[in-house]
Amino acid sequence: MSYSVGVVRMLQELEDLAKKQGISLFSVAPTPEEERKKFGLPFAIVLAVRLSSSCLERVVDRPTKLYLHHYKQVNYLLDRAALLLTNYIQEKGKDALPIPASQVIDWTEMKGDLSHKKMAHLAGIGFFGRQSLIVSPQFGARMRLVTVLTDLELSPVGRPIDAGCGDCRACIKACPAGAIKEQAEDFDLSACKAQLDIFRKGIGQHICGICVKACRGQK
Ligand code: B12
Ligand code: SF4
Ligand code: SF4
Repeated sequence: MSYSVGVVRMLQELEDLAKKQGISLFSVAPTPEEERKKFGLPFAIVLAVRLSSSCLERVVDRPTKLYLHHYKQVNYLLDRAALLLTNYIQEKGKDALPIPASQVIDWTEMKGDLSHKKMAHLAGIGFFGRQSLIVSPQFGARMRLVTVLTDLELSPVGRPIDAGCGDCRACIKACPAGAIKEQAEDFDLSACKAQLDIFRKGIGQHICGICVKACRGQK
């Protein structure tokens, strides 16, 4: 397949801009039908920022204050990079919409405006691991995600990667709620949520970090 030089160059400029801001992984995907209907924007840029391994190693049986701070800072970095890309695209005369890294729109349904995991999977950032997080070859689940939707033409787009957990079951063993099963589809969200409700009483936020820590990548 051939791509216009201008379109490829624009993609490279966006990736360079993102990487200069501290973004670890950059990829794009065509916006799937459902999200396209909702937002009217045909392309999605997905960004990932790796987490500090040293910070995660200090998470043993519950989230630490250090992890809480790190989690917030990574969200700020993702949101800031998404905003910079948005403005860059707008200056080119196109539309762009940054979806917050970690905003819950509906607490009953536990949903954000858009699933970053779904977009990251489509963009080829990683696969759905047993703990239902996106696992990248580079960082495992030790990363956080953000998405920018746009009508700027972007190509070449990424595609889902052909990889999986293999023989690893580290997160199943580590999860204090017993929420993680053999298949990602069988993940017990209510058990996880109940555990996070407990952690929230201690730390003030629905975070955990245990299955994130368990899932290390190559780096
Ligand atoms: C609300 C929320 C939660 C809720 C529950 C959300 C839920 N319903 O699953 C609670 C508070 C429990 C939670 C917990 C955690 N969360 Co959370 N959460 C979110 C948030 C803000 C919205 C998620 C959402 O809209 N869910 C609604 C449903 C519809 O979407 P979904 O679960 O993403 O999945 C759909 C698609 O993926 C689709 N699908 C498409 N293809 C495929 C293929 C396969 C194989 C499967 C299984 C599914 C699938 O199926 C699902 C249903 O439609 C997102 C940020 C965001 N906007 O995406 C972060 C996010 C998902 N959370 C994240 C993390 C890391 C966590 C925690 C580890 C907490 C922490 N930081 O310590 C735990 C992990 C729990 C776990 N093992 O999954 C990260 C995941 C990063 C990653 N590497 O994948 C996100 C993306 C935040 C971020 N900016 O990085 N979270
Ligand atoms: S976030 Fe914690 S409780 Fe939820 S699946 Fe991961 S390890 Fe289990
Ligand atoms: S820790 Fe192992 S089993 Fe769990 S999601 Fe990561 S690779 Fe898969």
